[in-house]
Amino acid sequence: MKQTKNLSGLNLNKETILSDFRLANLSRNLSVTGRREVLTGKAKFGIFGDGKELIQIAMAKQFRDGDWRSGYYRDQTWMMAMGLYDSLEFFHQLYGNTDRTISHGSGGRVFNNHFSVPNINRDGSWRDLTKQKNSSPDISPTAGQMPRLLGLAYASKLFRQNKELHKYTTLSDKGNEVAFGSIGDASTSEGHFWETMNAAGVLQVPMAISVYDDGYGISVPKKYQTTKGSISEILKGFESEKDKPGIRILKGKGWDYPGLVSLYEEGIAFCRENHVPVLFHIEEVTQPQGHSTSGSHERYKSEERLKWEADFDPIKKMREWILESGFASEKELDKLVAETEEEVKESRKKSWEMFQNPIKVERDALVKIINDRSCRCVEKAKEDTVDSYTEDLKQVLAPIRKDNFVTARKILRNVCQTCMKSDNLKEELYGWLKRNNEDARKSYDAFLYNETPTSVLNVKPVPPVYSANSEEVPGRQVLRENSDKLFAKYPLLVTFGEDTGHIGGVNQTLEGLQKKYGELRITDTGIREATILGQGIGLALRGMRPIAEIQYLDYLMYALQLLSDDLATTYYRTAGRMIAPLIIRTRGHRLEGIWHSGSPMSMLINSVRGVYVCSPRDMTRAAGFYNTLLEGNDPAIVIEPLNGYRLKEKMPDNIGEIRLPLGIPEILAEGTDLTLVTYGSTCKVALEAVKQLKAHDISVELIDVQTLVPFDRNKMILESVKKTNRVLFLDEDVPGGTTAYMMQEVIEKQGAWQYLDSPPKTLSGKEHRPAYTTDGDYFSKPNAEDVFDIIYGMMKEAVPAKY
Ligand SMILES: Cc1ncc(C[n+]2csc(CCOP(=O)(O)OP(=O)(O)O)c2C)c(N)n1
Ligand SMILES: [Mg+2]
Repeated sequence: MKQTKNLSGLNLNKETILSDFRLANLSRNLSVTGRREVLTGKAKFGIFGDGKELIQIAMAKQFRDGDWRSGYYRDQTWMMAMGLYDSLEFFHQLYGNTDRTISHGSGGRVFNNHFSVPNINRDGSWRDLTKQKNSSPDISPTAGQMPRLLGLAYASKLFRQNKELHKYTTLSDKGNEVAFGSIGDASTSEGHFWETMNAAGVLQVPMAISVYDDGYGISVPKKYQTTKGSISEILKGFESEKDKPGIRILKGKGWDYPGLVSLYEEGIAFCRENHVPVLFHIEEVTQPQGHSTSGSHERYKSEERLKWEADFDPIKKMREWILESGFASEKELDKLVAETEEEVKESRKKSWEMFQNPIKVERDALVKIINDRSCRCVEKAKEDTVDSYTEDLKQVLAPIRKDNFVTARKILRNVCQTCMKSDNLKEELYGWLKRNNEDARKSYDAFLYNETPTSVLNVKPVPPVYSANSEEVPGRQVLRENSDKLFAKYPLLVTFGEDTGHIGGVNQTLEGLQKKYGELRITDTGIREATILGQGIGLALRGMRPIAEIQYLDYLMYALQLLSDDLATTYYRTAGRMIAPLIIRTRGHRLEGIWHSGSPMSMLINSVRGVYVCSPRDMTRAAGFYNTLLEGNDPAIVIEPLNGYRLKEKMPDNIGEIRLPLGIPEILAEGTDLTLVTYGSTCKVALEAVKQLKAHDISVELIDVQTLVPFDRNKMILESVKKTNRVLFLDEDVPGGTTAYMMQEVIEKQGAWQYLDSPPKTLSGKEHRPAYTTDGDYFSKPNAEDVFDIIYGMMKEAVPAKY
């Protein structure tokens, strides 16, 4: 391994130093002004990067086009130093401006100082990621950036070591990209941090993580956070030794400008060249304004600490160093500081106007509608109410859209019902609401799922084809053959997970494929679900096609926080600018025992909106979903039915080609008396019950919804209920879980209530988790007899004479 020499001759000249000094001051001034904007009520909340300026300026010097960032809310100076953020955008974020054309971050969806850089174009195509400085989109949960950072770094390893990927020159320059991370000292207490550090050491990836050690996590000091009070000390066991690869640890001080510049120059070059993870422990960092606008640090920091922070303020120390070294005079520096003050003042004013103007235009249009109305024949009381609402709205100095909408909607209620003139007014008000609601929808609701042509919902379906000699094989073989075709077809496809590689998965659905396609493509991982998911997110952001395997659905809980906070919100929180089309493969349903039953589906669907949820009833359907997903760009979970690997299925002649559409149910049995709606493994239970019911002259239409999200896009279930006038929703989740979700979709959203002759019903598992053994299963989850009894009961209630 090559050691890069410690560069004592720094590449710093007067111009660079003064420009860095100016930037540090600009950033600081923004932090100070930003806090004031919140405290005076113009913005809701603010969190800033004061005290961390110099670390980030030093880091940014080593950040090249193609590199990736996964950081947190302190990184404003870093982003500015890379040219990705400026004082105007700083205020746009602070005010929550939703205009997608001006704001670099989240389109007003996330707190300030949460950053992102688009990885796709407006049409959904990938950008040239090697020609821009990349930032994955930040989240607020502490240490939530770590697992994704691992994936961003892991991609470089794959792009470097798998020569077949060298042709993807817009995704990577042969894996020479470093994934830079940042984290606060207190957040290193989180499990995600430790899991990531261990995995990075095992994988040997170019991950450069900086810990900004300002001694506090809000009010809680280091002694309650970190053993021995030092993250670098306790990480010593992770350090590389001769023939024992690990991580490299470097230390610096947050106020030491030349020291930081040389530290990062050396550390990042080493990381980039050798693909060894490096941790930069930056100590003696300050937090001049305390944690955020939600509190003040004078409440919990001692006098001595506050004094130390003032003395070791990085900008103060940098100024001293510049003066001592003779790079500039006091006067020159004062001039630069004054310039930044002016810039901040102007940006604040301009950004505020840009934020306020459209709202005022919207308001003025509303006020004009009211003022110009010819409908004056309303009752006096109502007339007064309308006028007073309008007057109140006009008085609001800094209106927000809510003010306009509340007024419009309240006025509408007070328009009189009778004359022709009021019709005009109503029409105008409805028009105003419709126009502006559509705009608000775009600002706040759009971009939950891929809205570009690359959406998986646009993928053309291909049904399975069978012939007379189609063979019956165990379900696992269907998946294996399908996977073989997929790995041959998509060079960017990789899969990884516990037992996924050498033995080809616990159910051998990838048997022999690691040998065929290599360890870089079909890979074993440690038992670490959160970072398996993070690995997948990072790879997906970088344009690869990962399938992250979580061995059992029950253990997806370990990754649920990230699945919900990170993956499910990626597209939404970047207002459609970034996409992470990660496929999560897992298996569930119908095993036995508290931690092996795989049924908590409502937990999933209710926490991962933004990720499609496919629940195939057999392996042919599962294969069809993988194939569809790989043709589009959406994140999705596929839950393979655990009891289906050994059951026989016919091998489709076109295995590898079949594509199952998402959101299109399938009718498994036609019937006229009742519609039975279910998914996944309970399809088999339902089929058995349908057979039993037929013998008793009850004709059931059985529908497999196939995907829970999206749900029955063409209202196939509604059509069935129109015919049967009765419906039962079945699954093995808890009561009030996914059956309740399906019931809402069908009865409320599709409007099936109008066609019902019997009350709609649900049949789910019990409230407790399923017990062990076949009897435990029989009494915990719905079985064919339960389905029979409930449907028979519904029919008896409806037609007592017959049953
Ligand atoms: C999982 C989680 N728990 C708690 C919080 C609330 N919180 C926000 S920042 C913070 C302190 C973080 O301290 P540190 O990591 O040292 O970063 P610093 O703010 O000091 O830069 C806490 C507890 C959170 N955002 N996420
Ligand atoms: Mg801290």
